[in-house]
Amino acid sequence: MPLKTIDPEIYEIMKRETERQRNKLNLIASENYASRAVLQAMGSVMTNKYAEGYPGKRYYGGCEFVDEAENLAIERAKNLFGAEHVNVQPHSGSQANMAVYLAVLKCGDTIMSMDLSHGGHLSHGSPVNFSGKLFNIIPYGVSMETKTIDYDSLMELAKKHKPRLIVSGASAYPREIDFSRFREIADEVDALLLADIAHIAGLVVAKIHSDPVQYADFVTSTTHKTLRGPRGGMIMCRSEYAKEIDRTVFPGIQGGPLMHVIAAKAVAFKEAMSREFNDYQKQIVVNAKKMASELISRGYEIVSGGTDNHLMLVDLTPLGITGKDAEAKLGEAGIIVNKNTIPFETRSPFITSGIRIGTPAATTRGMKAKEMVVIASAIDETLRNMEDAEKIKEVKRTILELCGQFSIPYE
Ligand code: DSN
Repeated sequence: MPLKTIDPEIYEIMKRETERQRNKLNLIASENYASRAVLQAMGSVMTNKYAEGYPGKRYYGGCEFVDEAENLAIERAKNLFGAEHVNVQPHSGSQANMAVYLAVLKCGDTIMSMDLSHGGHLSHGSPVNFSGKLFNIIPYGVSMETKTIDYDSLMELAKKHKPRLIVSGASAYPREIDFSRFREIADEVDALLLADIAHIAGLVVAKIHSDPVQYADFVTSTTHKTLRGPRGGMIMCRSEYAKEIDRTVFPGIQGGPLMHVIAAKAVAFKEAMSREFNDYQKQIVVNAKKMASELISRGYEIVSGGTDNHLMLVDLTPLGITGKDAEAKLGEAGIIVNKNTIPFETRSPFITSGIRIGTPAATTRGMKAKEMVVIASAIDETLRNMEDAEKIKEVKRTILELCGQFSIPYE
């Protein structure tokens, strides 16, 4: 019996969510539209199979086909990123990071990582996260003047605190990360280097962002952001760490892998090998740069003065509005963004002084620089007329019309 018959409530909710994804403009930097093929693999019989262990070494019978799927995912990922070893089992980016920490660190060891409010991630050592509770975190941030990473200060900080592991990578940093410089710093203090490329994985594949794999001991990622696969995580590492990483993922922190998600990761890696995918990544960056320059020309303060990647942070302080209010009002107009702290934030993470804007999802729909002009203008109209209900309705109509011209992969 189909879902519609078995569970009309969930069916209706999913239908409305599909409509939302179709009729609203998604500018959340960490989201995307997975392809129909990826969704098919995820919503498949592969979910029925237990496969604790690794291909050829499972704790269950009947794993011959899921073994093939996992091997394919691993081989494709190795080719795509040029990695010596890949583990495709982490359920998420946080679990990928957790596995790396627990594989090579003891509780209480020192990790140096980017502060959450400067663009880092919860799992890089936030005090409310396992990472901040289990390890001694030395946060680094961006420079007050340029709002970019100051590698000289980072070197000084590393020399002073002698971390066992340095984390490079962020979830709200609009500039290219210099992984070779991170390697130099790690070498200087004899630290291990982890590159968390969750946000930029697609750009790395397309060689628009410099390659972390040749510099970092460990590279973690999610598979659903710019990479445009299923929601999940992965770890790449040098062969010397392969056994320890695998052991830490299973049985260390996870049980049965999600074989339907691993099959979908394999599909996404195949899609990412195509020329279209490379062109798509280029367009993401073209679109982000255009959006940033359009907002700047309308008087907006963009953190660090622009972007090199798929996202930007808008500092709303000069407008006198909060990120929370901006997110809500833009949402009313059909433009979905998230409030975000900005470097040297003065407000709480629930309020914030900024919003984060990303182009991966809109670019998947086929939007180009021309549409970025329309969107920047719609954002501007909204943020400058927060109390004008008529204006907001007008913007909403513009966005609905724009979305009507660009399909999503499930129509
Ligand atoms: N929460 C994700 C983001 O939005 O950047 C990172 O995991």
